[in-house]
Amino acid sequence: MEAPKLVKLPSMRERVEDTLSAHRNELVSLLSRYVAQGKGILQPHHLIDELDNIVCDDAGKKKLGDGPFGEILKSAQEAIVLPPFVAIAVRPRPGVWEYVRVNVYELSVDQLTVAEYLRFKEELVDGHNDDPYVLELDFEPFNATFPRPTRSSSIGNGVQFLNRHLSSNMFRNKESLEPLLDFLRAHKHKGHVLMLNDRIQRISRLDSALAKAEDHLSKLPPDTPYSEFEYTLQGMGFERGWGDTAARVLEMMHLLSDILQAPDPSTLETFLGRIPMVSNVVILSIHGYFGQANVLGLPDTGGQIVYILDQVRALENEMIMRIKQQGLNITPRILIVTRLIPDAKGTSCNQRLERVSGCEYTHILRVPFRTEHGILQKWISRFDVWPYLETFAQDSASEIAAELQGAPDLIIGNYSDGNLVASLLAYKMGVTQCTIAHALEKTKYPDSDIYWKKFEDKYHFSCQFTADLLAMNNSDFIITSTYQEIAGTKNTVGQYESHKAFTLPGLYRVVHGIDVFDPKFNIVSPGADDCIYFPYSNKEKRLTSLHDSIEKLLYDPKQNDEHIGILKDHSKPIIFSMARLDQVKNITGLVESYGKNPKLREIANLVVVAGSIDVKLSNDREEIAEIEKMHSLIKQYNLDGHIRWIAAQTNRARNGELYRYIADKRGIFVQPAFYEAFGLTVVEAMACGLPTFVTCHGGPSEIIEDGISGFLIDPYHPDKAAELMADFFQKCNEDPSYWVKISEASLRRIHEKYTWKIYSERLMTLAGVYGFWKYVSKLERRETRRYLEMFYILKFRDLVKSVPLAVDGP
Ligand code: UDP
Ligand code: LCN
Repeated sequence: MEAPKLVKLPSMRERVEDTLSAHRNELVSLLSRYVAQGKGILQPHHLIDELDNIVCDDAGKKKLGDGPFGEILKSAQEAIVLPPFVAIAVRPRPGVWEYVRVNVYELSVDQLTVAEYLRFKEELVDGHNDDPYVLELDFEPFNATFPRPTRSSSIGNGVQFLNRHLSSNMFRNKESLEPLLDFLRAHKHKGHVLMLNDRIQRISRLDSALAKAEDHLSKLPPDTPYSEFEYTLQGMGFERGWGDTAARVLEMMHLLSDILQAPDPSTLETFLGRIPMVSNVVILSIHGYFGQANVLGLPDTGGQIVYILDQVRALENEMIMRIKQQGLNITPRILIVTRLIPDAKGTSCNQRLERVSGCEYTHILRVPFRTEHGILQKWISRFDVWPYLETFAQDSASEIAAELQGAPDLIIGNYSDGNLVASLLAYKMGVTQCTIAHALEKTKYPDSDIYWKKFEDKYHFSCQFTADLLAMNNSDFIITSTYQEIAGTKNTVGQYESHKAFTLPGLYRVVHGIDVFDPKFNIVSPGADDCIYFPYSNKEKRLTSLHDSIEKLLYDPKQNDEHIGILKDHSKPIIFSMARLDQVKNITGLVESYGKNPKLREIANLVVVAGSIDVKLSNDREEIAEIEKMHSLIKQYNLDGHIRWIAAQTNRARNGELYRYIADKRGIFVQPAFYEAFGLTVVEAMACGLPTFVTCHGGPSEIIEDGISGFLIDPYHPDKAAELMADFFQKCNEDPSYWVKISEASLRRIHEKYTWKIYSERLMTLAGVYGFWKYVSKLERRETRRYLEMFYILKFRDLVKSVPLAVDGP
């Protein structure tokens, strides 16, 4: 039989050249239309839309659209037009990019490297620049030899990949197992040896000791407590940490024997996940009002806080259970380190230490922002915190050490500020670091990289994007809530992916910022607290005692700071939305699209819980603009009688019941954001069984399967979104079982994928596995860390100096 021929795929340049010879006229017409728009950036829909406008017959358009150039256009993410050139950034699949540039006057084509493409893009801002020396940030050389998967579908399964790859290397022969032995022998808690003692010095000895111990244990009743065979095992070389009963120790020993004989990645993961490695955790969440009451909905104070408070409860339970099953007598500790705000506005944010309710061993530890002028009294926006963070990290380090009487085993950073401080602490203490972004602002603000100077005064993105790069590269592992957060979808770019290559003209150029194929990425999705967010149909748990106050909130005719607007017809179902009143949340967009659609106004009422109603009660610049817009929309569309605007609600239990109350009335929840990183309200509403309509931009589109467990809407096409909601209500009027069908599918979806139990098990396992690999392999990434340190000192610190310090006072 003839061997199959290997066919070389044509390069991007070849594909454009082929099209130029096959469809010269059509392509020239198309490219000329791009160039005619003048200098600027074209978005994917501009590129595709122009296909329809070229001057040629339909067959010609079709040929061009279906041919190799059409393929390029379909996967193009942006084009830079600088007449006579058009440069296109093409993304054939998630995480993979190519760049091509056409000179439309000369009909010549170049394939560009990423640096060349970015240099070309910079001309948009700075004009042509001949300087060959522009600071380039490039992590590629450090990671070149580092294993990584190649399939886009493997992105986000880092730990599985690592286990498979590293275990096959590590278990080539018995000698290569020595690092595992060292790791088990080095294991200590506060000076007490765990797992193995000095009697076991070699792998051969470990093999025989395991056989002896297994033999001994198998003769004992399975529930024999550890203390009864502790001394026998100690004599053989084993210390505490293997389990609390004979059965559990035996199971652990079987796992290790299996690994020594025929290593298999999933056995390795189970074994490493069970080794006692994490009993002290520090979680950093710096900006906003971090408290347990009266804080939600305040500026910069939303899902991240809910996430962390739910996370620590789940994590503490998981740690207690694991420590018990490991047969140890250790008290776990979790510290949430945040900013102390002396001017706490009626919250507990001015207290140094606060126990987290529902937890025994978890506390919020607050450390103030300090400068040479003293302690900052007031809240400041998350965009302005940069000048305070280095001192905050130093002060926190001493506070943490005093609280824990030592170093933590794991440091988890949250958001750009928390992740930067986590990097500083983890580096200094040599501790495993986990990064959680919650939201990477670069994706929320289009072109905030190339035009960073325009954003600088208000947002200081130069500091934030630099901090993000430092943290994501310093971190041992990164947890994301969805796949899209890392690598987007077939057609959209992921939040982390957008840090792969970008430029901040005049500052530096990132040619390789982060690789989404890096095995440090893991998807571990959060859930919603099931004591608060449970199905509306769960009659026994329902908080009916709150219905009076909920009805007041919705229908009380009084107009005050807490609610305005009247709902004339109480029998109508409610369209509900709740979010911080940020521009990007687009609550005003929802109000406008509702106002414009008579069918929707007729069929349902609109209720929004968001921000403050009185501008005087806000000191957040974005919120103030949105408050004014809300008032003017209500007037413009004459919405009184149809809309109720309720100020931010801080009572979580009542908010939970509110979702259910709206479900009783066969309403819906809407998340209309221009971009939402994940969207906890989406999970909350769905967990209550409320059919949910979510933005197609960002995480929510992954939570909901469109048309099955909810619906996707495009905030950039608000009329269509309003139409979709109106159709839904109409369909439910005709067939009430339709509402129930969507509601049930939402509940199923949450139960299967978004729970805190699944989350905490996964997180603890990841901490163990990454901790292990960091110890035994090059995963420590020392070269990268030194490079990062230099960048921090030489670049970041200078950038920070440009952010003004806040001034206390009115
Ligand atoms: N939330 C609230 N009251 C409000 C607004 C929001 O309790 O007035 C809660 C909401 O229930 C959710 C969180 O704040 O738990 C918002 O999280 P999400 O992920 O939706 O958005 P974020 O604010 O983090 O961007
Ligand atoms: C921040 C956001 O903007 C939301 O999209 C997330 O749901 C929240 O944090 C929790 O991760």
